[in-house]
Amino acid sequence: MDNKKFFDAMEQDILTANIPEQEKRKLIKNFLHLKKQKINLMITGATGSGKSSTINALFDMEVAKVGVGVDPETMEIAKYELDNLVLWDSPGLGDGKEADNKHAKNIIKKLNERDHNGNLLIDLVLVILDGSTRDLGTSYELINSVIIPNLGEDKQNRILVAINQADVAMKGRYWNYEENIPEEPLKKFLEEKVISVQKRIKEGTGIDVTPIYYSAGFKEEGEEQCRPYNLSKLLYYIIKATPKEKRLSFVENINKDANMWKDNDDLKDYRKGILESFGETVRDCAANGADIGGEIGSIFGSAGKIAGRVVGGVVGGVVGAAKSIGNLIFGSSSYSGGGCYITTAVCEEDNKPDTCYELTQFRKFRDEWLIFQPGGKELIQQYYRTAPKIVEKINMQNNRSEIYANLNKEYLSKCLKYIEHQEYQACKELYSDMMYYLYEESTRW
Ligand SMILES: Nc1nc2c(ncn2[C@@H]2O[C@H](COP(=O)(O)OP(=O)(O)OP(=O)(O)O)[C@@H](O)[C@H]2O)c(=O)[nH]1
Ligand SMILES: [Mg+2]
Repeated sequence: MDNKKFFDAMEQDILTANIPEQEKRKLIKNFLHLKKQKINLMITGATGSGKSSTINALFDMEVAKVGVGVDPETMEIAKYELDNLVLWDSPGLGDGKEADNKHAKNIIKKLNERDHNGNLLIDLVLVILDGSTRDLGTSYELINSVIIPNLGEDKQNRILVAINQADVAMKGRYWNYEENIPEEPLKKFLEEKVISVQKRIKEGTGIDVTPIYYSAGFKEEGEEQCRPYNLSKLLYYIIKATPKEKRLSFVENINKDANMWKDNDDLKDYRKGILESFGETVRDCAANGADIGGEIGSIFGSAGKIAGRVVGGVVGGVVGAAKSIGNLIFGSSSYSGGGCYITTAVCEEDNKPDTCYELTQFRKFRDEWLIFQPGGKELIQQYYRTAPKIVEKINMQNNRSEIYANLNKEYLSKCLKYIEHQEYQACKELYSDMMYYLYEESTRW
């Protein structure tokens, strides 16, 4: 499968959309721009740190056009071209003085290379550290003396540091093999490692990076495949650090094996974050400047479905859920008026009138605060696309009263308190959490 499928669907969606010609032209123009975007990701780190394992875990390597190509000028840096996603697998330091000098030179040259528009070619550098080794000296050397000084102006946003092999960081001790997660002592050990790496980089360069730890998973001869840990987290950080207009280049290349994405530290819902990042690109880049309001969801119906199917592995969906996932990314139906669907439904369940205190407060929050916040309008539009369907689904459940009571208890009453205390941001966050929770639930109903 190649990237064209997703972009083809997007193009087809625009061409068949029922919108004025003028807006259609704007969408096509934006779309052609997006389709051209390439993301260049450099993956580097000491020999054996797990660069190849990480690439194979994250991406669907079978879509590689011509397998491995070697750039004749740099010799040592392998280039994998997966449609619009270009990976540069580059040896780090630690191979002896002579080899190290050559590697450093190659990396510096690549980091300073410009594309035909005159922009720096490499969008992002992912440095992989081997979490099972005590001696990270060469890795600090690589980060502090080779990479960071050559990252141009936007240093902080062009480097990610990831500590791999979390499972064997304490020689395999305190790794829960059954659940594929670290136990407390190992977690503590890894967290300390994160802090010490962060400190060493800050001291050496003044740059703040927040390393994460993960395990790429691996397969030994004759053994079962070990599942990765925190791979969704790693992908989330990579996508977040990718310029918005380039993010769609990942869509078709993400590993489709759901098992790879399952186990994470769950400090944040990374899978939701990944979906939202794609949605942001479509809303902000594809629809940029076109006056289509809440129509975007209905326009990108089939592209949404394809994206849903492709990222289904990451979000743990099966093919049947593809449509719903797609809907979550792109929205599904059009803007439909000024209701406060969920709150209204909860109030109706309690026999409260449309003019009740709660509804009035929520409407005020929406119309007098939320709409003026960055991204607020989009959030509201997105809400109008998803909420009516969710309410419809809840109403079909036998335990609808229980569902509404629970929503009120866990979310709405707390949101109302926030509004009363003028803690609007907190209200917005909790309300968004509720919407996401409902969306996840509703795919099971
Ligand atoms: N236990 C464990 N082993 C890993 C992990 N990631 C990689 N490995 C193992 O580490 C070894 C090196 O992994 P590679 O992915 O080949 O590392 P690399 O950085 O590409 O190595 P070079 O290309 O030789 O520089 C392999 O035996 C992998 O199976 C991990 O998360 N946990
Ligand atoms: Mg390798």
